[in-house]
Amino acid sequence: MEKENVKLLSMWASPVCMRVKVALAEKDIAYEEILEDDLKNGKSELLLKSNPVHKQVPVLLHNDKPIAESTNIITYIDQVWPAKPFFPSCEYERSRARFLADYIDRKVYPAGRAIRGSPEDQVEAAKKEFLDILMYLDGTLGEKDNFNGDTFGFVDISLIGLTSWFPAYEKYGGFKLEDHYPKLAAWITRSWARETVSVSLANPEKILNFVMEIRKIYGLE
Ligand SMILES: N[C@@H](CCC(=O)N[C@@H](CS)C(=O)NCC(=O)O)C(=O)O
Repeated sequence: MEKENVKLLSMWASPVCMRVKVALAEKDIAYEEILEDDLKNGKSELLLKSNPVHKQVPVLLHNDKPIAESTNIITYIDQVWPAKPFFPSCEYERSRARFLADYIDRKVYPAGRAIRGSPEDQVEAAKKEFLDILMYLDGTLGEKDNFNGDTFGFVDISLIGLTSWFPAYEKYGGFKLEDHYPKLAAWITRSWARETVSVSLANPEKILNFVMEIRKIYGLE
């Protein structure tokens, strides 16, 4: 059998990179993380060569073969290392998981970005939009421990990667998630207690400082 060689082209604050790191940790896969220094001011040759279409992180290099797009990478990881599956066995539930991960990508990520990047007079609308989007996820989680049910799966991994940024959204949106969605807030706390998550996600305080710097650049601070 070919010796496994796994590398992740990554950026420390990237929520989509963090979710891939959680997936790798959940499968107990050893990998080398190769960090991009500054995506705005220059990308490495390796990144440009590995993801010539989007030129974005994350990229997984598996035995030097590049795989791009975070949810695609997580699906690949699950198929190549099938122990502890990320997806439920029922086809319908699998399709629900893919739908929810897509919802998270299309909705949660941009809505959060709008809160921390909006001028003051637009923050209230951005906050409302973000909370409305999370309402659907809170309802979907319901009384379950994980989106996947008993195990921590594809949807859990897709969403938890974004949560290092949530305290920054709360600060700039002027709200507390647990006041609106205690079950979802409890899911975040529970998920962060997993070692696979805590070792993979950036410290929210560090993200907060990073957001402050970005806001200064855009004249929002
Ligand atoms: N849909 C992509 C999004 C990737 C993405 O937006 N990556 C950002 C970092 S969070 C990036 O590389 N930005 C640099 C750029 O777009 O030039 C995924 O899920 O992998």
